[in-house]
Amino acid sequence: DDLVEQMKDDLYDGLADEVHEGTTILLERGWDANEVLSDALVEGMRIVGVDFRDGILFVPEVLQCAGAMKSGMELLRPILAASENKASLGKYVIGTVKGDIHDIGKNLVGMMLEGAGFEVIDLGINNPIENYLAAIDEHEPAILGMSALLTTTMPYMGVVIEELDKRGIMKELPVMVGGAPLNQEFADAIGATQYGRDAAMSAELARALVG
Ligand code: B1M
Repeated sequence: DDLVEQMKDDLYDGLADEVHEGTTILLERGWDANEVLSDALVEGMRIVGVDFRDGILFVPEVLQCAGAMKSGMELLRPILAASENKASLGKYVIGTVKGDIHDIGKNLVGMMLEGAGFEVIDLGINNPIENYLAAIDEHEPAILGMSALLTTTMPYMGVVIEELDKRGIMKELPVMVGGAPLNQEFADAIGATQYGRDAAMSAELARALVG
């Protein structure tokens, strides 16, 4: 589809209005929100990631790309977060760990969790252990989720889990971890309850954890 190719280019160029418009048009053409997300937005950002890694794109440009992606995601949010089941599955506290400011993946997981029936409490980015502890105290969530996009920040998830374990919280609170550099082995190694590979799968796994 020409429009999808155009949208990937627009996302690469950081053109928020154009990505917003492209998303609108695809939805009007009857595209499924998940398809718009994966074929245009996530695929566009994957290409950005490659050129970022290779030193062709730099932080200011990639920030623009992130802004463009978010302008498309805003249109998908009400669709993806619309819950079929009215009964809440409980609260899900989610946040990106300390030292890490990537939030697109976390936001996506949050939307899908809402769609699955959770009340999502989003702690945002760059969360030290104190933030997670305070949120657990205040909200008594059914699940805690942590996101990390950097190999340098993902070990911090282990630090949080260790502290939760020390306090006896791991016995009653399932902890889900996710983010591009993670894998099942890492999640197992740090003692996480669950590894979420992508947003859709994480929502399914979260349902299963409380079901
Ligand atoms: Co950053 N960055 N970045 N970056 N960035 C990566 C992650 C990188 C892989 C790029 C690269 O080199 N190819 C690389 C990390 C390398 C490494 O650690 N090995 C990198 C780097 C190096 C950096 C900086 C250090 C660059 C610098 O300053 N020199 C810097 C660090 C800043 C910091 O956090 N302290 C930095 C900065 C940035 C921007 C600010 C410019 C921007 C973020 C903007 C924002 O998020 N608001 C940015 C971006 C956009 C990226 C890439 C290009 C895209 C990330 C993204 O949004 N993907 C990324 C390259 C890449 O990943 N290919 C890159 C789309 C998103 C939908 O996918 O986040 O993977 P993802 O989420 C998925 C799954 O992982 C999973 O579900 C999601 C949906 O399916 N998931 C979970 C995520 N969290 C989950 C939690 C769960 C379950 C599943 O349970 C709780």
